[in-house]
Amino acid sequence: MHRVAGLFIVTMVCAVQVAAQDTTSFDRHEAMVPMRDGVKLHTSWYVPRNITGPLPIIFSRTPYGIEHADGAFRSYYQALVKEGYLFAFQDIRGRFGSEGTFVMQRKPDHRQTHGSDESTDAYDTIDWMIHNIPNNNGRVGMLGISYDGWTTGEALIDPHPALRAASPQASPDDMFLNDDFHHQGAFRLSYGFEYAVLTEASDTNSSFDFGRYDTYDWYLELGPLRNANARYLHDKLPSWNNFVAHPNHDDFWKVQALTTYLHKTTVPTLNVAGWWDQEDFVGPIQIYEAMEPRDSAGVNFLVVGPWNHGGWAGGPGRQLGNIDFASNTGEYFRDSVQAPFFAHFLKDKGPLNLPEALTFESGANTWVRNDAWPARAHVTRRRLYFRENRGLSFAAPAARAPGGAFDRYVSDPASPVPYRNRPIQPTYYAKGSGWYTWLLQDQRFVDHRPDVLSWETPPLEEDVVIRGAITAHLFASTTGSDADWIVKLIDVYPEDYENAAAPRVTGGYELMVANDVLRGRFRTGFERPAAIVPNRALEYMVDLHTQDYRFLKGHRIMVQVQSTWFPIIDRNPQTFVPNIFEAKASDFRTATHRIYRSGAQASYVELPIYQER
Ligand code: PG9
Repeated sequence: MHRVAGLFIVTMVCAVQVAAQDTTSFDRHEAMVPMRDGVKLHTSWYVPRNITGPLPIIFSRTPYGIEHADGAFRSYYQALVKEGYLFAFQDIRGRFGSEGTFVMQRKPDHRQTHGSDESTDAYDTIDWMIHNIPNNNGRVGMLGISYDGWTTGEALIDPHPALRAASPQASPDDMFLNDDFHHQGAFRLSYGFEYAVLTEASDTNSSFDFGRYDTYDWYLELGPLRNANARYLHDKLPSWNNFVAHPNHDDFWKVQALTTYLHKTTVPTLNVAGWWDQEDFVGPIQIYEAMEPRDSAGVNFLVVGPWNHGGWAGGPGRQLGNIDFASNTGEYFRDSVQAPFFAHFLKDKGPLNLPEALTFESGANTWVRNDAWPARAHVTRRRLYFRENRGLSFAAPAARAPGGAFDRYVSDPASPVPYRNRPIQPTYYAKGSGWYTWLLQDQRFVDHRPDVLSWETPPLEEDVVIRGAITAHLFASTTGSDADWIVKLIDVYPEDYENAAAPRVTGGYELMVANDVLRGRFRTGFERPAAIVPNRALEYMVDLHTQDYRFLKGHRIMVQVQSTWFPIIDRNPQTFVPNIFEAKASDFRTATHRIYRSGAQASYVELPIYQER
């Protein structure tokens, strides 16, 4: 295993350009700040030389090391630097310069244990800072992306009174249901494996040495998951051992989820997500939705833009992967959303021109100001049915055909569908990785495979706009006793499409707009897996989450279904075993899957159709 330097910066500005260095210069200070249990946390703060007078503190807590934290000033914090703040950064427990033990997503149980957790560590540090950092105005704002977004969210549980504004950005929520480690019960193999090594192989950052560029073969040769500990990890990584020990949605996962504890906020909160976030898309939406019902003060906001994981932190944000969004969405966020949000709540500048939920409507490529999310105004839920001849239609199919109409494919765990175009470099490969933009890849790279089925509409006669929650309802059977169901909602560009700003988007491009996987064993609940009765058509609800997207006139809407997505999702043996982490090679078997499309077994995707009347 190698040590990796500067993942914090990689994570924060992933694969985006960095703007010119701001000319403001700072004096840097550092201290070991004592927590209530005596553990001391490595903390640095930066004082701008050109600004005098009491200033608020912008604070971030990270597991990735604060050594290069000032990299944030180049782009992510540039507008904040111009506004004028003190900036503080901290290594969380057990990481880099801080004392104590690192626990992946330590549960916030201080109310029960009266001990320390990430929530009390934020509290104790804020208390220390306002009393010990000269020239602060007694107000603190917190922000961060991903793990640092999660630590920001943790600070909102029993917050320090000086915490006056927070922006948890791309924070995971429940890691069994969504986000980094599982999706709807399916294990995120390559991410889980590589991230456990990254954070737990040492107290700094490490990377696994695959000894090859394309990890697809490596993961396939790994065979059953039990070989990971037997051959490589030797029971040494707590997170991997927890994956193995908690294959269902038990309390281990539930108590880690931020929304188990966080139901309301008194602190103004700007939740931020990216529509094409390859790591933590669902978390920020759920955190927003969990706090919203009790937000009588109207201080809980949501912003979702056309970004990958943290893509708003650097660069213009006009393009992502091959797609052009026609304006500099990242700059807009940093200058016109994030900076005014903090200035309003930390410096009383205003008024704040922020709607309840600001969403970028890709396709139309405009920002939409919503008064609720999911959007309610002018939205009706409509079913888009799987039809004969691989068609898709808002018209329901006829009554049940004899034997049930269906399409069928064979899923072979020995030859899984790659989730992105090979070569599949290691996730955070320092020399560049397709990881950051795989969700925007042209899905034609798999649609010729016999184990990937597609259904599509004719060219649209008018724009179709979706704004809100999307769910797929598959009526499906398998010859096996377990199966994964992957559903992808796709915008198919017209054959004559041309755009000088996006030269790699050719006619017929298949852009994923929403997608996810459901592990079939969890069809009736994530706490208790159950074997699937072979050859019986059953309903599977695959949550495709939420979107604001305009399918333009002349485009087609496509849905693809497949049962492997490798190696981001581990292979389902397709034979029910109590714990897939303990499956044997002989449990992995080919199965034939059928997707039904008639009568009471008509599969469909339910869409939130927005129509201005
Ligand atoms: N997606 C990363 C992560 C967050 C929280 C827990 C585990 C992983 C990250 O980018 O920080």
